[in-house]
Amino acid sequence: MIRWCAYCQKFLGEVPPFGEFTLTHGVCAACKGGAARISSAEARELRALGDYYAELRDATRNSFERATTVLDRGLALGLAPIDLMMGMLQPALYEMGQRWAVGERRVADEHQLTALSSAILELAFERRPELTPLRQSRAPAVLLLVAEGNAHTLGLRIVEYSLLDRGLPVFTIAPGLPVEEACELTRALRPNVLGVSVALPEQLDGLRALGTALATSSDAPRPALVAGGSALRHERHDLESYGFRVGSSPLTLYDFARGSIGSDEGAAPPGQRNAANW
Ligand code: B12
Ligand SMILES: [Zn+2]
Repeated sequence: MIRWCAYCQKFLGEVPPFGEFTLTHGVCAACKGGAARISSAEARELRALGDYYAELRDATRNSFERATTVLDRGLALGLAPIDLMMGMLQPALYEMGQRWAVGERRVADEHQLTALSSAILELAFERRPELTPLRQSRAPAVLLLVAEGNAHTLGLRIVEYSLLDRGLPVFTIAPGLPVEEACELTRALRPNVLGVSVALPEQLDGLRALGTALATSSDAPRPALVAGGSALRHERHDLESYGFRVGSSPLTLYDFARGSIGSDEGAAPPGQRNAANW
């Protein structure tokens, strides 16, 4: 189930039963102080959120297809764009994947929801021009890539939005790069953290190759490596032995990037790096 703060309409994460995409309410830490119990007005708002989600998950079968309509209605319900992405688009896409896997939805339905999601993301970026200087920064705190062969780019874009939204300079490339180019880009941009997204188990080999190539590269300092994405949610893996930590959400990557900027080990601080070739 998808949990929302009934007071400020913030996405609070998933709670059991997982894979069931109904909405439930809770109270976030920030609102906890003032919260006694949920009023009937707040319950109405939660119902409105539920209706909105129901339309979004079936966007390909109703008229809810324009990115501006979806974003504006979400904003009118009090949703911050990042909460709309994490709490509405993300579960709608997961659900689409599940329904597709059991033959309840066609590939065309998935493609349409993917296109709508990409358009909403781009629109959200456009509406935040103050994020532009941080986007494709030549001195990024975080370099974001997808694993070689990984065509799943939406998750990485949401991670990108989330990090920019929190003020970190980021450089993102998707779809995936060959290992040599990924190394070259990492050397040129010298990020504190390299985050790589992997969607399918067969894409793990690309990550292992990248980890090995970066570990044997003579250039120091090297970035901290973090891997994430749907392939790592349930699968067993050996990525730690290739130098990767595994994070599950944009927030873990943010916390990790903040931590590594604050420490002396690892890369130079943002702004003191050389990105001449990129
Ligand atoms: C949309 C989609 C596609 C689109 C992608 C379009 C695009 N531009 O992104 C297309 C059509 C290309 C596609 C293709 C395929 N797909 Co697909 N796809 C999906 C679907 C429905 C949604 C993916 C998505 O965007 N999710 C929403 C985002 C927000 O979630 P996310 O990626 O997990 O990212 C979040 C976190 O994981 C995390 N995160 C992500 N990256 C990183 C990185 C770091 C460092 C960190 C810390 C965190 C982090 O943050 C994000 C926000 O919370 C999923 C269903 C699902 N369960 O995800 C299937 C799914 C992933 N696909 C699947 C399959 C099988 C395929 C294909 C093999 C299908 C085929 N036969 O061709 C191909 C493979 C393509 C390839 N080579 O990669 C399977 C994978 C099953 C498996 N485990 O092996 C899934 C699960 C569907 C299913 N139920 O079977 N797909
Ligand atoms: Zn709250």
